[in-house]
Amino acid sequence: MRTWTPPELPELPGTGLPPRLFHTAVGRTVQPPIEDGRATLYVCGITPYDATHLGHAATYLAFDLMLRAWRDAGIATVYAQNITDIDDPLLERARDTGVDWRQLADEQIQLFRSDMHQLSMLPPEHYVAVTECIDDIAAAVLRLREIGLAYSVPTADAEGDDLYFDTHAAQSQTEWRLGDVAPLDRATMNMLSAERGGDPGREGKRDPLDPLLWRAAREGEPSWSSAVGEGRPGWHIECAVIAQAALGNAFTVQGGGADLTFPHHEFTAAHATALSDTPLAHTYCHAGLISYQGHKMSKSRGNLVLVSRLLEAGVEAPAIRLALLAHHYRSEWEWFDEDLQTAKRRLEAWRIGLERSSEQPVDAVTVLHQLRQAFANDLDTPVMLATLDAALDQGVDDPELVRDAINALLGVRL
Ligand code: 5CA
Ligand code: ZN
Repeated sequence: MRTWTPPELPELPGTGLPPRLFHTAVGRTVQPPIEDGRATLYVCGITPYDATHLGHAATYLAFDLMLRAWRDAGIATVYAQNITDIDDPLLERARDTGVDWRQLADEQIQLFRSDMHQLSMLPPEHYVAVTECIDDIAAAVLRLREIGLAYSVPTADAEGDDLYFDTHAAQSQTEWRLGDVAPLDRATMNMLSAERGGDPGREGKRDPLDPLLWRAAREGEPSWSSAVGEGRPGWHIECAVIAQAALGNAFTVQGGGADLTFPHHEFTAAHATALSDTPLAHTYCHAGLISYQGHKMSKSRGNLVLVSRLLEAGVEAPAIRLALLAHHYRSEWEWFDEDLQTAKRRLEAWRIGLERSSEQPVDAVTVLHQLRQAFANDLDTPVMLATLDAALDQGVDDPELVRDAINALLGVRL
């Protein structure tokens, strides 16, 4: 799929440090291994409806920062993102609003691109919609069936069977173990599976957690004819196939919002390991969930603040970025409209600060060093903002350098 125009990335003197990042599976920060001077990142993309709310924006900002930190450290990056452009909630929304699902998806993808561009997000090199690679996904499902990791579950309302992944067989035949990505107890896994697209109550499954690999065609639902019959893919196998095709095996970071840790990233890892005999990624990183009006900002609840609405209302994109950057990417926090006012005031103060002539200006090279230290420490943007607040309050000896650093590292164009 077409992406969006990349933002300008000013060159900074010297190099930053490779970032330490919080690895969800081990519960602490690690130094992800960089091979051949290259970091590879896969971030789970949108299901294209109700895009782009501030929760989406916060998650994509976290990984945009990760890419900026790597690049500043002289590390080349390859970035892949998917689009889940065929999925139950998307079809439901299309049905409820009387819009063709394809049209809904295309309009929302276009809106997302425009929002990402305006928010100065680095675009992925591989931007892949599920509907662009149904054959590859079906081939992967077929392979899982051939090696005994997929089984049929009869359907009452379709001609063919649905196919499920055999979690127990996978644990005895592959290196993957349930809990490798999300070390949770069984009761929590069952609960999260039911909440997040799984079907632990479905009759005929060998284990309640076994995830869907292929859904046989149903009346009135879009479907594709494939190596495993007429139907459409399950969610986790889509990301496993797209990620491995774009980035190869054992890439550097698998990312997304914290709601994807289980079951999505657990089973994406399971499928990928079964298909390739190697782990999906070295490091699993998750952005904290943003809430609004007391609940997680979510399409299902409808408590959304849309980036496009803020932009239409005349809010500057750098102010939206700054409002999000005020929180560490892993923290869970609630959005208040006041956050935007604070960000606008900070933007104004920084602009004034860059013009300030001072008797005792702060050394800009020292500021850059401090920014890089905080950036390498799990992308600690609140510390970076505090560093800039203090320096620009006093005035700096090289405003151009600080302006470029703010732009290159934080993506805030002043
Ligand atoms: N298409 C799948 C991933 S394969 C999906 O989760 N799509 S989504 O549109 O629901 O979400 C897109 C991204 O935004 C995901 O990484 C998700 O974890 C993240 N996200 C969704 N809601 C929030 C929120 N309230 N706060 C932070 N991130 C969120
Ligand atoms: Zn995904």
